[in-house]
Amino acid sequence: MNESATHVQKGEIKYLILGCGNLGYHIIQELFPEISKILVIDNNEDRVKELRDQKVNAMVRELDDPGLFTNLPSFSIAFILTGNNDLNRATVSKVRAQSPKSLIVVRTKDPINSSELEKDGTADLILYPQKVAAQTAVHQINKIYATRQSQKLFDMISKWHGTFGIIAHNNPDPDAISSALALSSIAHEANPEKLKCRLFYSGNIGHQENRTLVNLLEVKLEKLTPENIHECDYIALVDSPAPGLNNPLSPNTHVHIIIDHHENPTGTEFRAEFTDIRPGLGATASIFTQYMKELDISVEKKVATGLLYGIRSDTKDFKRNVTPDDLYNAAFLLPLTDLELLDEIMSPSVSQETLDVLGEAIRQKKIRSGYLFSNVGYIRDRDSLPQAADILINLEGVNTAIVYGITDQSIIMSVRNRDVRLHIGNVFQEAFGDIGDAGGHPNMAAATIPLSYFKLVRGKEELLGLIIEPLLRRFTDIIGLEEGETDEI
Ligand SMILES: [Mn+2]
Repeated sequence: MNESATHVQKGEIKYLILGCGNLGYHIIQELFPEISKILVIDNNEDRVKELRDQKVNAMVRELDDPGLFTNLPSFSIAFILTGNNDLNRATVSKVRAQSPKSLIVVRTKDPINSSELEKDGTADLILYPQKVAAQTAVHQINKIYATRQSQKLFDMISKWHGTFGIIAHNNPDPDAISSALALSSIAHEANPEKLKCRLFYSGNIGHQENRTLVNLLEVKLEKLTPENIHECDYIALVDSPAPGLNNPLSPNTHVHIIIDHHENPTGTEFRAEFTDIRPGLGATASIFTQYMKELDISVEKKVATGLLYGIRSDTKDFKRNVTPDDLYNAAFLLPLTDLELLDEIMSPSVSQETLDVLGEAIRQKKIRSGYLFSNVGYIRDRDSLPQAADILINLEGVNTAIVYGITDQSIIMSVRNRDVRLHIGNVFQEAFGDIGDAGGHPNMAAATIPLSYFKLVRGKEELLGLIIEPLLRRFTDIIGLEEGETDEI
């Protein structure tokens, strides 16, 4: 075979394909728009002839020929694709020596050889076709499955008539609230005439951001009662994996829909008529975004804003448990959201009580060796305590800020810590775990100590004054803080 018969021009090509069986053939198909930038080398004369007939540049050479690279144009990407593991591995080294900067793709026929190639570290991409095929199949079929799910949900709801109760979990967070809103939006699209949606919650809509979310998005949330649940013909749970888990339903309630990203902690999956639980995802709002996208439902501005906020807050601003799907869904929502509204939700105006508590916390602060203690007295809104601690930890000379107060039911403490030697959650647990509910993380923790016998005492502030000293001593003893002077500030 005369090598000069090839019509490759001297100089440059992009792809060099070494060994061209079935796999090489498919790679050429993928690269077809760049066919003039491909050169194939194979030891089979018939195959080379066939390729040339199809206008592919090809030449006959043995890969173990010492003159393999003689008179070859330079290349950027080399595919080494023969069915011989040893030959491929040897060729990787030769290609690397010849062209140190090129990218090398090498085929392996089994996982053992694959890990050896990985150890060599010379190839840029190790191609194990069976594995790629398996990954693609799983990915594709899951995508089809997800599309079927959203269609199944839509079809089911479209056949209903009556009242549809959508229940968010206890003390609902933005993920639960926005998911409930999205489900009602899907239900309205599927069944605008015969189905009436009602959104329920129980517990408190705590934290100001959540209240702002509900107000700004004008979400009509009703408190769940045994009476109004009976007025519902259909029930859905969002962001909660089963009746009775993080919601006030009794465990044997007949539920029609469950959509969540939490695995049922009891290990048994509760089956509703429609169940879609995806523990891999960062937020239930992410599942609803996908539904609306797949169903091609136009997402209202308020719903999109809520869902984006739900994904953001459940993933702690895309930093916790976030998956590529969550990011993909967030990117889909972004152009549909009302950014001004989102901004307003994220920086809610501070309530009067929180301001009062903050003022009191600053006035009452006492600092000893970097520890700040502040007694804010009687409070109604317990959310204001952590907000005060968040602000006080920023004071100069403060490493740990403890803010405490009293409600009708309990003494509560909130702490923020910057001292890396101290795991404040463990310290709180040790100090107060036996008399109340206490614990947290290295940098933030809380304690709730029930008043039990003292609940009926009228002067709550005096009561706090009487019992706080021995309580705080439990804490100062553990951290080794001596009684003494307060620091000058
Ligand atoms: Mn959630």
